[in-house]
Amino acid sequence: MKKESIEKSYALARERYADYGVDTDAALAALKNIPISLHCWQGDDVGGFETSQSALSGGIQVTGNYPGKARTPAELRTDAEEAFSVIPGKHRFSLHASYGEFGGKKVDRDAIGPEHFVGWVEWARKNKVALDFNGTFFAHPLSAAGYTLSSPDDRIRRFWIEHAKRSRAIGADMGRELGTPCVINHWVPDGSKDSPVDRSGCRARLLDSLDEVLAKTYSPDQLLDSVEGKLFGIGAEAFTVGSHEFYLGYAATRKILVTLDLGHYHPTEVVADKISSVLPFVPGVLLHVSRGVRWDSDHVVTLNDDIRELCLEIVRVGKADRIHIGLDFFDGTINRIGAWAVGTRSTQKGLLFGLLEPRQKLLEADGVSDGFARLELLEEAKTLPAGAVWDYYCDRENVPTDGMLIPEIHRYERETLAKRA
Ligand code: RNT
Ligand code: ZN
Repeated sequence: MKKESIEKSYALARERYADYGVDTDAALAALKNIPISLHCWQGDDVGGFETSQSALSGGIQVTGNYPGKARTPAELRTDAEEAFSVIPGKHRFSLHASYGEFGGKKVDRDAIGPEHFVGWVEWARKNKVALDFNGTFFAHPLSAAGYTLSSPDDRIRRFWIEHAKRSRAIGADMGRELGTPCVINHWVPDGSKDSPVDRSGCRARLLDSLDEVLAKTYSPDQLLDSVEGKLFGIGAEAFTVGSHEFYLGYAATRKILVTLDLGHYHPTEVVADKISSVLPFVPGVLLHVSRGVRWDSDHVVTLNDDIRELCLEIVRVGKADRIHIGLDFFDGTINRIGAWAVGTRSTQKGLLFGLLEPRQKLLEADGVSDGFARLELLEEAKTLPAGAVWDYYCDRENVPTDGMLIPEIHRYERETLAKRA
């Protein structure tokens, strides 16, 4: 698209939105300030860089064998840089503990420390991205029985408590080094295929373990803890120890964040509606933006109704400092950098829709209970020229506009990914 057309279209769009009382320039300024945390694990199908690797487990699954997967931290960083170069704005990168740099040595999960992540911190500093973190409680012999922090085997439980404590120390170090709090997500796969009898015992042990893990306090300027519940996993269909009720209660009483993953609820539940429900009780939420297709399948995020509703809510509640946006999907069937790009840009488009919503007019209709006007305004908002505003934003931020993303990802595939034999 010619620069001239981009600017002309934007000028018209700005006028159109002004009719609805919406300032497109202000919307773009706000969009630029919303960081999204790209998840390292889309880059290599949740593989990681440990010396002895176990197959992916814990009820999550990646399908696909698209060529060019990152095999080393250096390759993953190059790929992430390419992704960042096609995404407007300044963002974050979320690492899993299994992505440390262990120098060819076997460093078990209960022995990791900030020293294994100095390469990542240096890279983050150089690329001006902030880091987030996750302990890795799956793909390990000691999680094979299905229980980690809630394990009835004390040796196993203690191993994972140590892992979680060390993960927090790593996250705090990242936050301190980079001058922005690292959000650490605590997710454990604990559960079972069939119904256990002693559910209470499992939950009591999980609670105990978490309390021990969180006993050390870190400044919220360095580290923000979040706990992620879910409904079920593959092979853990009947029972998940860390259910939503468990973690919501836990987060509210311990004053930590709660993670809402879009794939972790019954398919007819609307995750967007949960934000304003939980925020009065917890210091913040971490969103795991994902797209479940028929189940918690972790498909690449697209601008579907769920994402639009979620993003509208993020903007409407307006508590930007308490809502952390992270991505959580993994697709190995397509170009993995393209997947990052589409998923992130689609989330940003959703946020842009939110920022361009004719708020004043909608609130007026809300206030006088004019249901028809509200319904019609919401419908009209869907076909206002947001695309022209998005193109202008991409162009201004020196990243590909929509028409230019495909050739750029193809170029990277030819020049870099194809050379990874
Ligand atoms: C699993 C959770 C969790 C993981 C990542 C890899 O169901 O969503 O967030 O996807 O930690
Ligand atoms: Zn998740």
